[in-house]
Amino acid sequence: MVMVSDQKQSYLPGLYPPEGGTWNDRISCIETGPWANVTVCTDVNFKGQCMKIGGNQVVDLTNNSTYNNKISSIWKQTSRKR
Ligand SMILES: [Ca+2]
Repeated sequence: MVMVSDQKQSYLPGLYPPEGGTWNDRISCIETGPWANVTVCTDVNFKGQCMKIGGNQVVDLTNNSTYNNKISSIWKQTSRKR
């Protein structure tokens, strides 16, 4: 699991999971907290195909040929103050 704090992760090739490798093109499922809006893109620097995900969602990308194992950048924004 990759935890994204309030920031842009424009370059997943530089973000390393504990088991090795990088997160680039390895994300198949996205869970968002209640206040989070997340934009994911298939290329680094928020290029390629992009998708917005609202708060409190679990999105399974396993059967999504556009995004499954293709995400290379993530932008999380908080929608409201707690
Ligand atoms: Ca990619």
